[in-house]
Amino acid sequence: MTERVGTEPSVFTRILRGEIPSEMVLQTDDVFVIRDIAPQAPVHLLVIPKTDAYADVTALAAGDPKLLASMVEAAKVAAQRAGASDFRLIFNTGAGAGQTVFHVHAHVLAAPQGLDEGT
Ligand code: D5M
Repeated sequence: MTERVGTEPSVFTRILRGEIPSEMVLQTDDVFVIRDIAPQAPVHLLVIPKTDAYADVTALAAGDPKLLASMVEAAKVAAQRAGASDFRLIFNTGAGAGQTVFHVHAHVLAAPQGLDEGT
């Protein structure tokens, strides 16, 4: 389990504060959804809790499972708004798995007609 230890705000916190521009597609009381800056699929969204208390999904699941459920619900709604009822939900967990931002977030990968194998 990894807790956030740094004092610098994450890029996602800075986006939430309006310090960095983003394309916001959904916002709830505890979660926001933006378009990924470097899309890997026709629809590539990031679902991010407003709190920066959790570095990755293992910390979030242990600390606030209801917030994790809110992320999954936001992913479903945002994918549907983008025209996709089916989607991949990916949590890169740890630097060795490609995680670069240690403020937990889920990648939503989708395409209105479905994703090709290998996407
Ligand atoms: O994913 C971190 C993701 O965050 C990566 O796909 C790029 C995305 N990112 C980084 N900065 C921005 C901004 N400013 N807007 C939108 N998306 C951004 P990880 O799982 O940590 O590798």
